[in-house]
Amino acid sequence: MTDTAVLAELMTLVAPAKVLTDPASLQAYGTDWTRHYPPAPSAVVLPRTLEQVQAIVRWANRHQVALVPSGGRTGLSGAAVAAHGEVVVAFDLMNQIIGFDAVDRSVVCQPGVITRQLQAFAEENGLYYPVDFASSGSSQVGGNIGTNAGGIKVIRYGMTRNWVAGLKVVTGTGELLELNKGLVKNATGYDLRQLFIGAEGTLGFVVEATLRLERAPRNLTAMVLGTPDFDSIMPVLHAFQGQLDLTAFEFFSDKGLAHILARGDVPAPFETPCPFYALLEFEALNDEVAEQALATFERCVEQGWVLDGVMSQSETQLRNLWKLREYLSETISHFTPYKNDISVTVAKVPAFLREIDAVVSQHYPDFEVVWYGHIGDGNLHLNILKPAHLDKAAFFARCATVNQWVFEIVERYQGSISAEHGVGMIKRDYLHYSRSPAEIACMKAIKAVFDPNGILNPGKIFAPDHQ
Ligand code: 2HG
Ligand code: ZN
Repeated sequence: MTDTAVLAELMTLVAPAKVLTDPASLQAYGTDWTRHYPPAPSAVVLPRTLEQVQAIVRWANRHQVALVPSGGRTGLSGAAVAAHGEVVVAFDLMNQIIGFDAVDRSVVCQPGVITRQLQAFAEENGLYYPVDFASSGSSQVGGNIGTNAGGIKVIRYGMTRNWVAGLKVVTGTGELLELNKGLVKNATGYDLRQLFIGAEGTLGFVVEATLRLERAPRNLTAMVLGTPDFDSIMPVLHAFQGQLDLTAFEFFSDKGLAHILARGDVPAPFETPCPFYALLEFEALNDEVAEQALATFERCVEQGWVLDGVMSQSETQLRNLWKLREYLSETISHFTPYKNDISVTVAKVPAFLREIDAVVSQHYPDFEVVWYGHIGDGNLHLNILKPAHLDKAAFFARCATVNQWVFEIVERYQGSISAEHGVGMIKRDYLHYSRSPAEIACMKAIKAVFDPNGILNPGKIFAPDHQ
């Protein structure tokens, strides 16, 4: 725990009211959506300027205090959890959009800008910020960059990384780096900007970001298609990708759908029960595109890959179809799920899922397993729901045993143990299934360059050396 005199010095760096130590704030700011680790920060500090962030980092170096960056705290890996007396640096007060250039189609954001605020700003200016996910109403730009957030439009627009044109970061020594400065072309050696994207705040804190915007999509149209088995989803993806530029291709199982329908506020897509569902989206730029989509749907039905389907005819229908997929994570969160977020290259998905599913059903015959995810980019979310009679600790212990077999399959398929949720604390012991010892050694060496005293988010991505 950080002692009182040291905290008093911190208070001189920012207005005293912006250092919080009351139990409710420590609880709220010390955790993320994982809720696996009891939060235990010493304090929460809310800087207003990048100079204050520098001062905080220098203070932390002087006193050997660990800092945990905190955005919207919607992460699912424990990367923003302060469980060991750290000081949380929360970016809520650095929440302004401070620049926009219509010619460059770029926007300059402070790290605490909420994703939806950025999306709305882009829309007001006739443009589009395409990285989107269920938590966009509370996630922040700094956290999106720290986790290289992905979501539901990756198949068309890529991850957050694709949209970061420039970054200002404060490193672990308090130095300010201005990286890439919004340039499209810049062939001047190592692109340090990329190192900070997805680094989970372990190399530096993002204090400003220049993000690119896109032209807004026109007449987005969604289809939900029911398939007789999982293996039919991939030929459906190929069939549609051959005809249309998809903006999304998601899937979910009948179990997932049952949970959504049980909420009572989302209409069923159609009556025919199907074991799996694909949700795809495209821009219906003209009638021809919509006709092509319908013709492809008919071909999929003839081939026996699709049993039933529906296409949105209005904004409301589009939104309702998306709810079937977007509400899943929140809806099943009440069952304390054990989550896996794994990926392989798209071509390997069917064989990969079959093997994982076999292991999971063999070892968890009594648990409900809910599959969904961004199948168009090879990312599967595997959620195992806690039966009511088991307590949380016993449930997670059983899941951890099976993890090893799941990750051995991931390794064999050269996949990732964390496709988009990050490593944080939850996946750090499994990192070696996706990254070689040589790679991990390089990662640690990079950490030592930017954060020689181990001040920034220690214990995330890999265990600190002294543990
Ligand atoms: C999603 O795709 C999120 O809905 C959450 O990445 C995934 O709940 C999950 O496992
Ligand atoms: Zn996801």
